[in-house]
Amino acid sequence: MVVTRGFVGRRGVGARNLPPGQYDVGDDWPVLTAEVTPNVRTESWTMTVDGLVERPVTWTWDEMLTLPTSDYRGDIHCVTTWSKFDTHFTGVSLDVLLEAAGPLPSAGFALARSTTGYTTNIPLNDLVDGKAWVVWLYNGLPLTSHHGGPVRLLVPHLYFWKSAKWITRLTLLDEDSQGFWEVNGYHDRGDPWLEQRYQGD
Ligand SMILES: Nc1nc2c(c(=O)[nH]1)N[C@H]1C(S)=C(S)[C@@H](COP(=O)(O)O)O[C@H]1N2
Ligand SMILES: [Mo]
Repeated sequence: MVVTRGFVGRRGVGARNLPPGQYDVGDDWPVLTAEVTPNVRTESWTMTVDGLVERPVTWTWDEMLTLPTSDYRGDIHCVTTWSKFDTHFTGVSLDVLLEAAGPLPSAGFALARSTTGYTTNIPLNDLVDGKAWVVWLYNGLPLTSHHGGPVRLLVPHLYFWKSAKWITRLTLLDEDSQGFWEVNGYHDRGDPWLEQRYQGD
């Protein structure tokens, strides 16, 4: 009998949680980047939450580092079908950033924007209650530029294209406004457990 990690993991027999149509990529961490990897300097990087908020807020790198940090330990799922188990990211919960800006009642959606111009849309409900972060450490070390360093968005319960690398802005909106991949046919929400890969899924 061949026993693979997939059947006897530390979660117990048969317990690896793989969304439908996904496979375990193992220790690899593929890089998926549509644009040229930018060299984002922490000295000039800022993070802004604006749009339908009581007060738009911008944090510099130094200001971001003074916020209370929290960790994500768990899995990530790319729509190209790889999933990576047991990742460990550190950053600040989006709850902290959103609380500072004060979303207006009319805000139901968000558009994340990278320094490169990459965008992705996410329902606001998917960014609150401890489900999303902006992160700068992976396994305790600075996030490399290829993986979105110095700072990327992390929304691990949705397909990983929602986790914009080199994030610099989150704009709250009253209507959903499609980002880069969504305009090109990918799903507006992207729940891997519901296999929401493409528009209409
Ligand atoms: N700015 C930016 N963010 C991005 C992407 C991108 O091309 N540009 N690709 C997305 C996709 S499709 C995935 S799967 C993940 C890949 O992150 P990684 O390269 O760190 O694995 O980043 C997402 N965020
Ligand atoms: Mo992806």
